[in-house]
Amino acid sequence: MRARLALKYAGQTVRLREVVLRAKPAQLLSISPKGTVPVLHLPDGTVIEQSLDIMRWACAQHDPDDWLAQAGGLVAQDWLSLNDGPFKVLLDRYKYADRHPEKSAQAWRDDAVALMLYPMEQALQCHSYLMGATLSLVDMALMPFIRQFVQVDAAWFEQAALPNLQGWLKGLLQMPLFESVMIKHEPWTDGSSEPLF
Ligand SMILES: N[C@@H](CCC(=O)N[C@@H](CS)C(=O)NCC(=O)O)C(=O)O
Repeated sequence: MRARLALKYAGQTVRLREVVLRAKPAQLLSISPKGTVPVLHLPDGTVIEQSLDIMRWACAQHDPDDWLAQAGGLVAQDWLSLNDGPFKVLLDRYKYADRHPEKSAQAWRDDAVALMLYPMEQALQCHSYLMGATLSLVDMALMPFIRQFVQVDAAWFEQAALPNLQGWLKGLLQMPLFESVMIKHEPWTDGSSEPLF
């Protein structure tokens, strides 16, 4: 989702091949053997295999609202590393708590709040976005994961003492950009059409 958000924001049209993860096409594995999505294959043959790198590439092509301006420093890197590392682990445990019975879902959630949601709440008390007064790549890179986290138990999130985080998420989800990337696409099979995205 975050790669799609950045590509759309940057006005970069791509041919989309929607992949079903339990039936990965050979063409995907031939350009990117690690077998995760998203993967961006450029006309010059370059393969970009990490969603964050796709975001950075897209913004480097066109960045009308300066998403990259505050996304290169140490604080930005800390947020991105925290999200893509330990927070993603806790998100997975909270989402699939039955597969991780060493703690209850609530305990996994508490760990994630302490690690990520509460520090975000504190940062958002000082400014509207994670890196300051304006939206940056960091907000957009983290938002899909916070959204997933909230979807596990939306009623809990609604009543949690995280007012600034609630406002931040709501604002981002209401952006037309977000709505425009949520359209579902048919899985790609060899020979099927590739919608322009
Ligand atoms: N660090 C990678 C992680 C990508 C990732 O884990 N993608 C998931 C889907 S959201 C995936 O492709 N999983 C492979 C699988 O389930 O087989 C990135 O951000 O691009």
